[in-house]
Amino acid sequence: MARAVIALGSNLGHRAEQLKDALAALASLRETRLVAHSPLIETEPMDVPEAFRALRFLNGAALIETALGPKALLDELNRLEAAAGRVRSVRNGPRPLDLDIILYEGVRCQSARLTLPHPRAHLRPFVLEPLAALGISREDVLANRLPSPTP
Ligand code: PH2
Ligand code: MG
Ligand code: MG
Repeated sequence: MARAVIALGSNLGHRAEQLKDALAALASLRETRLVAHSPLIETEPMDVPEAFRALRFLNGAALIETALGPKALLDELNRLEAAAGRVRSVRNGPRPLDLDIILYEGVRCQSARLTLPHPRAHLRPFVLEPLAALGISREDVLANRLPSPTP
């Protein structure tokens, strides 16, 4: 089993409900355990097109333990996003659910589909604040490490 950190975000529809459903869905993913999650917080939109700046985001983070590899995990996250009604059109456009892998313990990779650790997470308060609630710092993200579990 590997530990991984997932960032959750929503700025469309019933945000809190969609994020809570996503946490429940993460908890019941095959070969996966939800270890902890942060509170859900309202955040300032960052890098979103002007037309959508009035839409407020709700963000959170989850720490999971999983036997799924990074690509299989990403497939599952994309499936959950689609099930929540996400349609990809405009870059950083409105979305009922965004699930990003921020860090997957022991894995660094770079491809068109997946870069780990997440290349922009350390610059984004809407990711770092929920991570801080899980005891994970920006330095942890940059160093691709997770604090050891508390006994
Ligand atoms: N996600 C983005 C771009 N900007 N801003 C906030 N506050 N929260 C997000 O989840 C977010 C964003 C791209 O995924
Ligand atoms: Mg994102
Ligand atoms: Mg995403």
